Amino acid sequence: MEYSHKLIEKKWQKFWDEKNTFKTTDVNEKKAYILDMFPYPSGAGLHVGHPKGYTATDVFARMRKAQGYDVLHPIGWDAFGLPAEQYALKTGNDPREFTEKNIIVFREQLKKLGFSFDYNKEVNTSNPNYYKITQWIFQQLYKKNLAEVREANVNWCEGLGTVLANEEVINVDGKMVSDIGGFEVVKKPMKQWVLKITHYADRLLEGLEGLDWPNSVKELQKNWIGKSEGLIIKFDVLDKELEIPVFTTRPDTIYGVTYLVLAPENKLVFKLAKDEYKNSIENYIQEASKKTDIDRQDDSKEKSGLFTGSYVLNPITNEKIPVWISDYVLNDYGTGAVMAVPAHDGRDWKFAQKYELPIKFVLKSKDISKAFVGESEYINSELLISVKNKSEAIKIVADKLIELNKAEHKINYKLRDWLFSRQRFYGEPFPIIFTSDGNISLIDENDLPLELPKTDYIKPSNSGESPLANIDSWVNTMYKGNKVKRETNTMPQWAGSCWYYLAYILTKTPNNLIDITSEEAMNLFKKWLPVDLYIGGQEHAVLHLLYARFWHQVLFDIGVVPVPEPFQRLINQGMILADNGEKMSKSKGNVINPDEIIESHGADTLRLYELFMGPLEASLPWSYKGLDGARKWIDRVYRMIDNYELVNDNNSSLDFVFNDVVMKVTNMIEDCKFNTAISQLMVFVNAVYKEGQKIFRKYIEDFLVMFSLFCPHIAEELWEKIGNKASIYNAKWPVFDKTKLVVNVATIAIQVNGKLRGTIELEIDTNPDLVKESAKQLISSYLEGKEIIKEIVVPNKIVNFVIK
Ligand code: ANZ
Repeated sequence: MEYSHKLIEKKWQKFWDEKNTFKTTDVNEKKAYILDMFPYPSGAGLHVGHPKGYTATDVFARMRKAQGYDVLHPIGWDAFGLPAEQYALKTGNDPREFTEKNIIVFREQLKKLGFSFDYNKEVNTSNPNYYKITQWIFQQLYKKNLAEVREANVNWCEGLGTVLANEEVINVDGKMVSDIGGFEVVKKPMKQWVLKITHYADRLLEGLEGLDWPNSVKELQKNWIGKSEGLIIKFDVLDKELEIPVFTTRPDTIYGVTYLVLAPENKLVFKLAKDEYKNSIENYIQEASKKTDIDRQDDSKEKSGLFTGSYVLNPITNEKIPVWISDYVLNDYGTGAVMAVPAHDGRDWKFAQKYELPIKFVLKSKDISKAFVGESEYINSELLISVKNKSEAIKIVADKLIELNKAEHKINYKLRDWLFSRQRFYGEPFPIIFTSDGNISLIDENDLPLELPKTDYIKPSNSGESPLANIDSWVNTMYKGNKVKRETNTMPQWAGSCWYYLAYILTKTPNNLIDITSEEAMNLFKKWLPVDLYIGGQEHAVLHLLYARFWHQVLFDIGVVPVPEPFQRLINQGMILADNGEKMSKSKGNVINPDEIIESHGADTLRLYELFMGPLEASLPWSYKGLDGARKWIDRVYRMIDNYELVNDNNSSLDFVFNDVVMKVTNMIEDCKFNTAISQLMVFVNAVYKEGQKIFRKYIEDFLVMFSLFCPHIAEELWEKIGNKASIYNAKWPVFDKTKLVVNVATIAIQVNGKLRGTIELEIDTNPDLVKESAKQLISSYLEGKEIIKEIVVPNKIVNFVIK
């Protein structure tokens, strides 16, 4: 008989809601903080990709609960965002209403999936109670001199009227365009708030050591931080009182420098360029501003550049070297200038070839038709005669240059300071004021939050400022008796998501947060931090996790949180692809709406299917066949409970399989190997079906507890059906009995010339040689003095000795 998922799922969702079943408890010694990357409540509603990660954390959280932990498993809304802003600009309506509506839809959808979220702890980053603390944290960063206004080269998007973060910019045919809308993006110097994340570069690297994260993510973070130890070498400009510093990790190649090359935007360029070159240099800079950094640095791309007309002297050889500009050098890395060694660097090689600049090998190479980037013997290098080792050579040249006062050691990071301004209405206002003399001061803590104005006039400012610039009464105001001006930029969406895992801890009823600096807050942080398991998409492997770790480390330094790292264990879930393996996207029309699946197959089926598809980390195609299969198995479980009689006496026939399954399921969930854990539950159900009519009650109950992690609605229903009153959510996790796990044995017949001479019990699949040996021992009397001419083993059944 099939069960009605519609009736059952509604019934239990109502029950959980009314009974507040998933309310966070604080009664146990052990705690588990199980976190999802919270969603942006877009107008499109939930996507089938969301439930995959959310079910994974839900299964884990439910197991922890059953194991006697206090569990924190919250959800909230990353609610500021560009779609709401664009909706407001298009319709003139308040983005808050739009966001509120979307949240209602999202919440309903999540509830329909039966997640054990504690909705009392819901937070919304765009709620003033929430962003009050976002603003407070910003103020702490400012006080620690980690926030400042700086002229910085930003990705300016005229079409959207805003600065975009690097990850919001995509590369189309080598040109930068906005990810949303495809508008042109150019690099432009602008005054921006900047957070000095680079001051934490080393801490962010070191902190990775102790974290239980995938190596791939740690590598991504390390590469993003990009620590590089090298030297700054100063080259004197010929006939000018000027020197050009270059950053290099290869001072050992100094004898091979045949030209210097500066980023076109380097401030020194106009001091070096002869007047007649200045126009073409201006044009060149314009063109370079449209390219992405990745494109500029791409080895395979054709190089371009211009001669400045100036020369420098090599500080070791005193050779005269021409100075060029080229966009393959980035202005904001190192010193924005490079000593080019075309013989030993691929990009320099290409450039030198194109502009017929000299190429001088300083390391022996068999093939001089391309750059040699390996290690070998140094040649043409006076200081390095007979030196073979690269690090030794680097040290010799570095010491010499430092002695000549022409160099200093330098550690560089690829990591840049974090551009923290967006020209948007719908973000956190900066909690500062500009006084009439242009100075910045912080708004009093007691005056936080600084709220966004209520307005029905949200229009582009046409000045490159945010729509807030139009609202004169908000921008130009009085503060403490003085005329002041507010910042019209707002914070990026990353700000709210930097600390939301702390916000849940501070929240007892939705959006009511206690003071983050209170003693109560500290006690709660001590209880719950760090997050024990964090699951989310790979797309956040770098920025969100780096930004959140940065804020957390600052909060740790000022004594607000008691642990140095926020997320102890991290897993990236894979994507759910369309059935043909393509990415699901609105434009391709291949998006699957979870609501429809819940309607047709039930939430339990969707949950089970998404975790059974394959390993959590893998990206796998959607399959309706697989979905149907999941549903059929749930029906089989339902029939099992319906058909069999539960008895209180254990006839022991299921002892091994039950205990084995409990052990494996427990370990597999611990390792987040959900698909194989489900297979184990299937093994158990098969065994029950083979067993006959009477089944030991305890085994079925314990099975249901394990099953309830994946399929909570139907599990509650069956739990009730077999006579339980309380929710299965509060049932205890099964423990397995080790003594019942003696491995299965096979009874093997021992024959001599086909005649049975004895039997032996051995572990199933015992090595045939061992089988023969043990058998010989047992029936040795039959073999004594005989010659064995053949030994035949039928695995797990027979061993036959043919004798003469
Ligand atoms: C001379 C040289 C010889 C270099 C050689 C490499 C190989 P990482 O490890 O990434 O730090 N470089 C320095 N600043 C640059 C900039 N702003 N834009 C583009 N390239 C830049 O790389 C350091 C190396 O990258 C430096 O060492 C410099 O080239 C280049 F056989 O100097 B090297």
